[in-house]
Amino acid sequence: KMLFPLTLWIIINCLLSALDSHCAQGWLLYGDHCYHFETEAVKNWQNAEAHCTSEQGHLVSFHSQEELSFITGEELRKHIDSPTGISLWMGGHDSVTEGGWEWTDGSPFRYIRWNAGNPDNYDGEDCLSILVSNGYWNDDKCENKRGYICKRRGEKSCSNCC
Ligand SMILES: [Ca+2]
Ligand SMILES: [Ca+2]
Repeated sequence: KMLFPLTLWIIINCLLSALDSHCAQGWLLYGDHCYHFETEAVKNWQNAEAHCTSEQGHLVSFHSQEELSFITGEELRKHIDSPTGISLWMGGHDSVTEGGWEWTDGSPFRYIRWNAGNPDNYDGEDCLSILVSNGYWNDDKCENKRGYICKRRGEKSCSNCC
């Protein structure tokens, strides 16, 4: 008779852990998503997005101050002296309509954090990068080769818990 509550407890715990998101090694968990910083190799914006897609994600999108603060606080500053330079690619672009910014992951482009004087579309800048030093954003030349941040959904599975 004592077995029943124990079994129930195991099942409930199992279901609860299945609801938690997990990230593969090298990816950082925040909320339901995993983030990966590529700061060793550089790519132009399009090839950076293609690489994130091959990892079942997209270049990063940000939707709140909290999400951005987590990234800038936890990880961004570690890469200030990284070989890939002063900024990293994100998933924003206005290459379809000038000034009509969108995210490659299809999420709504609402939260913004432009660096002073930007976006300026200087010499036709249509791709979004984040300054490693302060977390502010710049519209940037898509052909520039930079490091980048990928984002993808965390895995929800019971493989670790049941
Ligand atoms: Ca532009
Ligand atoms: Ca700019």
